[in-house]
Amino acid sequence: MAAAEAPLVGVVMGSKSDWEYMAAAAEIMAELRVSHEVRIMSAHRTPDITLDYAARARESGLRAIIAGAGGAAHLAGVIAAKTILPVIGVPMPTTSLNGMDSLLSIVQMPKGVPVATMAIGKAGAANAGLFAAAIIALGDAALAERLAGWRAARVRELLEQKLP
Ligand code: RP5
Repeated sequence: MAAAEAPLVGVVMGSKSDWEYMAAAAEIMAELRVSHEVRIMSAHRTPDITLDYAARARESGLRAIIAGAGGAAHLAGVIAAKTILPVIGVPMPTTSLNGMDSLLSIVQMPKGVPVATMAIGKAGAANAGLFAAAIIALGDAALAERLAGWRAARVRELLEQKLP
């Protein structure tokens, strides 16, 4: 991904502490050369900044937003409330409830304001990156090729696995 390329995907998270997991989304998109930006913002701690980011997202050129948060995880839902861009939610693992709190907070959106909710933690973050890439690939044949190639490589990896 060229540094100067305008970001098509926003990767946002409620705290630096989420980066341990959310980096997986950015890594996948870097591998697939999907231009993206990474930001920390919180539905609760910086609500005005979050609402402003969501409201401007389309005009700023974003095509999808990935939002990771934990606990009372309202980041993805609040962003979805302010934009018609596809919003992909990633529940962060938490110490007290293992991320079940985050999952239920993100997945239980009311009818009319969808959030595509991924699995808890790193796997969900990686899948969010792939899902965003799939959305962008609908209008980008070269990216679609790269995505198909990425999946084919995973098939080869599995077939090469050997048991001890
Ligand atoms: C959420 O609270 C964040 O998304 C994070 O998962 C969790 C804990 O945040 P910190 O207390 O580590 O900043 O808003």
